[in-house]
Amino acid sequence: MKEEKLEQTLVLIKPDALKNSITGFIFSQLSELHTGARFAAAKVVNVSSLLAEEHYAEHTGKPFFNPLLDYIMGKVHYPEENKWKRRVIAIVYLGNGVLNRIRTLAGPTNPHKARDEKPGCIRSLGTVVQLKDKDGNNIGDRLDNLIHTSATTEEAEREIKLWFVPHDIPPEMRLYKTEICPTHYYYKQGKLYNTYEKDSMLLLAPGDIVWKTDIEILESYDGKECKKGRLNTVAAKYLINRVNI
Ligand code: 3AN
Repeated sequence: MKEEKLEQTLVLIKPDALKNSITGFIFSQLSELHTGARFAAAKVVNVSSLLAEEHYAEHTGKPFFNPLLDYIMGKVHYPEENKWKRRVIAIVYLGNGVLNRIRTLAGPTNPHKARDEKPGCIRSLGTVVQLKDKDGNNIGDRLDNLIHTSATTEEAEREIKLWFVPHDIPPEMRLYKTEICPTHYYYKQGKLYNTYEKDSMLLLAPGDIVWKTDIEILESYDGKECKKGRLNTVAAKYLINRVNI
């Protein structure tokens, strides 16, 4: 039998799945009994534009980018009068070979393709919405595909570190290196400070446990940007459910 390695994957249960109450179905499909996947972390997140833009950074500039952000932020399924319902459920699953197993259960990205090629998979219950420009011309599709699951182990690491702080995950279930934060970090409008500035938000304090890569990014800040990554990638996670920016 092919040897499978212990790995983590990020699953997002998106606003369309919540609105249509198919969370139970999804949890049942992904249960430890079927997949060997164990819960390592879970949280309910009101997705900020900062977090949405970081999560889908690879699609920046594509015609479906802004509709994709509106979709994951819940704006499509919960309009203004119901904006308090805008949320996703973010879950880290841990187990042998869970990444591909869960990706297979989710099925193809496009729900129409999912229905044709893998009837019964989770995304076969989704829908495809045609996008039009202001003149009514077709500019592509929005894929309302109910769940996100990481595509590769590298993507899983990037995404888990984007949505979760180390202490969201029980110590024995963490796969990525952590460090103790040596100083204060405050964030305000794309800038980083070590002392409090009016209207800034505290990201980290000395003694906090952080992803090692986050500290490397923050320490590479030169007053304008971080040389080793994106400041917003780190900040977005610490601002989850605190401010919607
Ligand atoms: P997956 O979610 O299957 O890993 P990705 O990572 O290629 O797919 O894309 C992330 C998300 O971007 C998809 N879930 C889908 O909502 C959207 N997306 C990707 N490609 C397209 C496309 N060609 N047209 C519309 N939306 C797309």
